[in-house]
Amino acid sequence: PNSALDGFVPWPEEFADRYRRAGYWRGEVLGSLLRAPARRDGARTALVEGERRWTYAELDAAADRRAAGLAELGLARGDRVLVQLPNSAEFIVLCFALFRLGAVPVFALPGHRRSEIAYLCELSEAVCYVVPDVYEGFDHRELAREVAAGYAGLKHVLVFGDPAEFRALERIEAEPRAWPDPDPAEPALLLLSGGTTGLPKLIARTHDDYMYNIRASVEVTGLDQGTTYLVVLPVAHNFALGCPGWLGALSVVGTVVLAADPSPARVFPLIARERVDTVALVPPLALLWADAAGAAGADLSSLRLIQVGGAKLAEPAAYRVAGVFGCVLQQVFGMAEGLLNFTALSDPAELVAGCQGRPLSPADEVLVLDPQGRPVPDGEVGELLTRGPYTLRGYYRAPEHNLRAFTEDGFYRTGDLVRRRPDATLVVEGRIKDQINRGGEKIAAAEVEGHLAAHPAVREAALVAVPDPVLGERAWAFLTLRGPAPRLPEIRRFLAERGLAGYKAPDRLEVVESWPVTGVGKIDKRELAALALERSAARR
Ligand code: J2J
Repeated sequence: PNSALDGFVPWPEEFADRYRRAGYWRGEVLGSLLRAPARRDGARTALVEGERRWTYAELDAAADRRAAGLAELGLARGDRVLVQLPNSAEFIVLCFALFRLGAVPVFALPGHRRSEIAYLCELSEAVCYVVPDVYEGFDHRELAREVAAGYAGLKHVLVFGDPAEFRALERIEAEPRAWPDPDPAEPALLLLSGGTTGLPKLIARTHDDYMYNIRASVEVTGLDQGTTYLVVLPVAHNFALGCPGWLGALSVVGTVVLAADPSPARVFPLIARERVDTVALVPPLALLWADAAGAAGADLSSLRLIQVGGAKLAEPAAYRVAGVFGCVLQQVFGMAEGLLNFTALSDPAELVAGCQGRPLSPADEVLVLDPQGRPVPDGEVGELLTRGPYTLRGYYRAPEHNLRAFTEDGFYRTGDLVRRRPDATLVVEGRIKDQINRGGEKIAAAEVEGHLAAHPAVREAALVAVPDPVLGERAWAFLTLRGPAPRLPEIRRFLAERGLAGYKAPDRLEVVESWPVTGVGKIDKRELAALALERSAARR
């Protein structure tokens, strides 16, 4: 059955009841988040994009018109819509339109290509795909043609910009109507997981759980009407979306400023012009900004709170960022699957610099386990497992994988290695999941290895995380060969031709004669990482 509920793993009734009784789940839906602000504060500025500004009343009305237009096209409650747009007001209008219709956006990143997009369409049975015309030199209409040719379920392609043979997103409008609210316990959006397997996974977030995620995040960041929140990370990533993100800023009648380009040269003048006070960054970007802040002489005095997350912010880097900007630094250790950890605004500098925060909700249950599944004492490293009122109980339409990714009693195995301290703060110490975290961008090793192994000269491939001073980690591909050794540019071209997102391509190739193996005969990636360090040291 083609339904948003098919393949969604709900919380057990007992837990759902508990979360409702405790007031975490309030039956609120995402499409209503703008209603009260639009009624009470309609003239306030909701959005700024370049020279354009939207008041709350304008944004609310635009969302209603877009929802009506989408309904006229035939989109209905429960339909999945694959959304791949850059940071833009159109993205935000579309989100509210879909939420109001009860249609379910599936969020792709602008860098995704045929491999990811075709798979996400098929997995989610999307009926509609929304793209920019050309973004960063890439024609998404061409991608849409390829995807539509291979997937018959796609009824509509909507294009932001020049639509070619498709429909223009901006023209999808009709006289506003009212729709019954969707069921708050049902999926409101589908987020992409960082991934650890050969195929990307989707995370269904419900209205109830995501509204709580936003509300609790707003509280721990102290956002209010005075807030001007800058979006520089991808607008569809969980961090910038709802932690508290632009949804959180709008929920408290703040102002959201959208930046398409995170470079200091473009963003600093925008911060000064709009008096931005809050922003979410990944560590490499925070450090890039810190380096540029001294030199540029731009007025960054409006900044009140810088959130850093997505990858570990090393202790010296934390001190540097806090020192340069002279505002509050907040570490955020989050995941699209749910659990969020934040340091508090009132935490002393040493605490903020030395940990990744504490769980957001009193109802977050956290376990730190040894490889045998036994709890480790506080202060010792183990795998983090969690369940709670905004953490998924299963990936969407992935029953096999769920058997491994969750315990029988519903705890999500994060794959992250942490140390829990007596004060309940967590320190991220590494991971056991087979993933590369390249400056906050997640790369599933198995996915890339599968593509590499399809190259005619490659016998077997292993993608390994290698420490990097700027990005935290880079991806090295180790290969055994059955033909002449390929060079990196050729491999990158090969992966691009297979439709893989560019950010997943390895930074470096290394050929080995044979694999180091573990006791159980698997490729020993730790050994390969050590070899990588040796080889890079030798070249220096
Ligand atoms: C170390 N590792 C971290 C941190 C995430 C807020 C912030 C980040 C994300 C995110 C998010 C880390 N230190 N501070 O969704 O709402 C790694 C962990 C984690 C994985 C999740 C949010 N912050 N990580 O990064 O779904 O390995 O979400 O399990 O992209 O990033 O990745 P993702």
